[in-house]
Order: sequence, then C-alpha cells, then structure tokens
Amino acid sequence: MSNKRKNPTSENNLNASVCELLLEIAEYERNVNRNVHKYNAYRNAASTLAKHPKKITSGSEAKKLKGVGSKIGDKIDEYIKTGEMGKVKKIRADDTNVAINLLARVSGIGPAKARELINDGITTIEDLRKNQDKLNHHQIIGLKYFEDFELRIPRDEIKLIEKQLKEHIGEFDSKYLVTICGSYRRGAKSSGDVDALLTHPSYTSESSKCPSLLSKVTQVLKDHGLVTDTLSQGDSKFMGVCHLMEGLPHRRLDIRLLPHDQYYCGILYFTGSDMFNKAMRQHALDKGFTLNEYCIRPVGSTGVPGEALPVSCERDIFDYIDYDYKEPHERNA
Ligand code: 8DG
Ligand code: CA
Ligand code: CA
Repeated sequence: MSNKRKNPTSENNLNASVCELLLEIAEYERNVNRNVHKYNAYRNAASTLAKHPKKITSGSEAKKLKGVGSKIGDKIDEYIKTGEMGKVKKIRADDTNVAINLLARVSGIGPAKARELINDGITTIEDLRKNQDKLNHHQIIGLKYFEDFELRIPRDEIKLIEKQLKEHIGEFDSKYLVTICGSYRRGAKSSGDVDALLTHPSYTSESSKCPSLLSKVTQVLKDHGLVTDTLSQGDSKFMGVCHLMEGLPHRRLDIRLLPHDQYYCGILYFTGSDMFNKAMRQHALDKGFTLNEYCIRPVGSTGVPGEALPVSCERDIFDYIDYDYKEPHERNA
C-alpha cells in the first residue's frame, strides 16, 4: 500500500473484529460525510480497543476506556449482543459509499475526487475508462493498471527488481547507493509496492540541489525498459511504474533521492513499520531527542532542537537514544 494508509490495528489484537467495523464507520464518516471529528472519534476508539489487553465483553466495559464515548459504546454493545452493527449494514448498502470506495482504489483518486466523479454520474471503473478526460495523468495511469496495482508483489519478484535497479544505476554511476525499504526490507513475503531510496555522495543537505541526480536515474531506468510510466516526477521524489517481464503485472515504484547525510534517517523512516516508527520517535523524545525522516537532533532544556547529529548507519540512531538495535525484520510492530 502506498498512498492509502493502512489502518492502525496491531497484531495480537483481541478486539480485532470490533475494531474493523469501527474503522469502516470511520472511513465512511470521512469519505462520505466529510466529518473529520467523527472519523477521528471512531479511529481513536478502534486504536484504544486494539491495544486493550483483554477481549471486551460489554459496551459499558468499553465506555470506561479512554476514547470510547457513549454512542460508540452502544454500537459495541449491539455488536456483542447481536453479532452485527446496524450502522455498518447501512453503510454497506449506501451506493455513494460503495462507489467512493471503488473509485478511490484507483491510484491518484482520493475521496474528494471520487465524490466529484460520482456527482458527474461516474460510479464504476468502466465509467471511468469512458471518461478519461476527467482524469489527470496520474489517475489515467492508475486506471490503466488498476488490476495490476491491486496485486501483492511476491518477495522474489522484488529481489529481481532490486537487482536490476542496482545494475542499471551502478552501470550509469557506481557512486549511487540504492536501498529498497518498506515491508520488503522488513522481510515481508509480499509487498504492496517498491519503496526505493537513492543517494549520491555529491549531494548533501549543505550542497545545493542537483535536480538531475534523480531525473537522470529515472531516464536510465526508462531506457532499459524497467520503468514504463511516470505518475509524478519531482526533484527528490519519483512515483511511477516498473515492469520486469512479459507475463508479470506492472508494479508501483517510488524512488526518493535523499541527501547523503540524511540517508540513514530516511532508511530508518521508510523501512517502518509505521507503528515501530511511532514507538521509536516517542522513545527518542523521552531521551531528549527529536527524530524524523531527515535527521536526529538533541532537544535543549528550552525545547528548541539543536543541530542535526552525524549519522553514518542506522545503528548510530539507536545508539544516540539508547534503544536496543532492532534488525529490519524485527520492526514489524
Ligand atoms: P506495503 O507497501 O507492503 O503495503 O507496506 P509498507 O512498505 O510498510 O508501507 P508503505 O505505505 O509503502 O510505506 C513505507 C514506509 O514508510 C512505512 O513502512 C513506514 C513509512 N511511513 C510512515 N508514515 C508514513 C506515511 O504517512 N506515508 C507513507 N507513504 N509512508 C509512511 O511511517
Ligand atoms: Ca510506498
Ligand atoms: Ca511499501
């Protein structure tokens, strides 16, 4: 999954089925009713329940937890007593909701664009294919590969993509460093997309930007036929499509160019998982540091962050904040 973020339910969640229903209502409140407050309320309740160490057995028990209000408590009670939530049934029968969820599965189409299309009478993928004049370039490519992009990418295929990326880029300029991050680096058997990070020693946060460092690489990959389409190309981020060989699906590929001195903070961040990052950032704060995708900085007694600390591998970051080093495959929190 790339742009469409996953839901915050963790593994070992004893209340997983209730959480899923609450998250379904949350999405509905955001996408259809545009009610961010309710969206947040349902998400918070789901996240509280996901972390709760025991299975909830009644609405009143749920209501005692922080983030679970009386209305959500009642819905949980209904679910425990009847095995269903009336609200969810209603949502699943709501045509607008169903159409928004379908159209928003196209890369580049968010809930707002989906609503706009539905107002124009476009509610299916077939309708979209006949009305491509209403789409921008990213959305047209998203539609072109709609089926392909929904497929998971097996680990072995990403290994081959990684090999080709490194070969083509290394042949062009052997000083580039390439690392595939995301769920692949955490050892996943399959991934939603390919998250590649790129750096070059000539590019640091002090040096001036060199926009061609990334565009030259994407051109090389296009020349080799590995990259087939561009969704968007910026100075530091390429979003596009790659394809290994006939018979295999087209895959989503993101390439981010990072300054050399920020490479390892970037690798840590884009390896994830989301939850692992959150926990590590919180630990950093507890130890008096602020950590983000670019750098780690000490926070003085005034609360103002100081200069970025030098980092030349991921382990340096763990060491600064006195956090037990975790191998990428141990970061699946
Ligand atoms: P997947 O592609 O197999 O579905 O999983 P993933 O590789 O873990 O997720 P991703 O959506 O491709 O994001 C890659 C990493 O980026 C993720 O593991 C952690 C980091 N990341 C965050 N927050 C966010 C965010 O808000 N958006 C994105 N795109 N990435 C984020 O920690
Ligand atoms: Ca991604
Ligand atoms: Ca990914």
